[in-house]
Amino acid sequence: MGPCGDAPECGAWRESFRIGDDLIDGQHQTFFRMVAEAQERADRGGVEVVGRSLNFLASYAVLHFRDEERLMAACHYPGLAEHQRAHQAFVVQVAALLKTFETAPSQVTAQEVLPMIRDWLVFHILGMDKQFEPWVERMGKP
Ligand code: FEA
Repeated sequence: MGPCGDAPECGAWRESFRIGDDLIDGQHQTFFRMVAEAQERADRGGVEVVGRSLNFLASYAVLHFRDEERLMAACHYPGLAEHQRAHQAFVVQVAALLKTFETAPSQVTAQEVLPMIRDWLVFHILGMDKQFEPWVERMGKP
């Protein structure tokens, strides 16, 4: 943990983000940690941080979205298709950022990209992931 810590203003995961599944909640926590660590490295300098972070976040997002969508399917969550579209849009957005970074690195700065990813995470978890919390809760119950 860096000097910023766990405080909400640091963009850390919060209890209110919990959806009730250990795997998914753990992955969400990892996501926030990864963005915060990338931010710390970027603050210490180094353009290459952006490329590495985006690559890593993109792979982690694919893994997380797959697990989350599997859970939604297992819970018979009716919002799965819409949710998959939101995931796909994020994957496309990050891929576009990576492409821009590869062709014109100076156009994609950590100061712009990392807060944008963090904002997307908060918006998506609170606005969409949280909606399937009741299905997770009911899962396995008669
Ligand atoms: Fe629907 Fe989960 O996805 N949080 N993220 N990223």
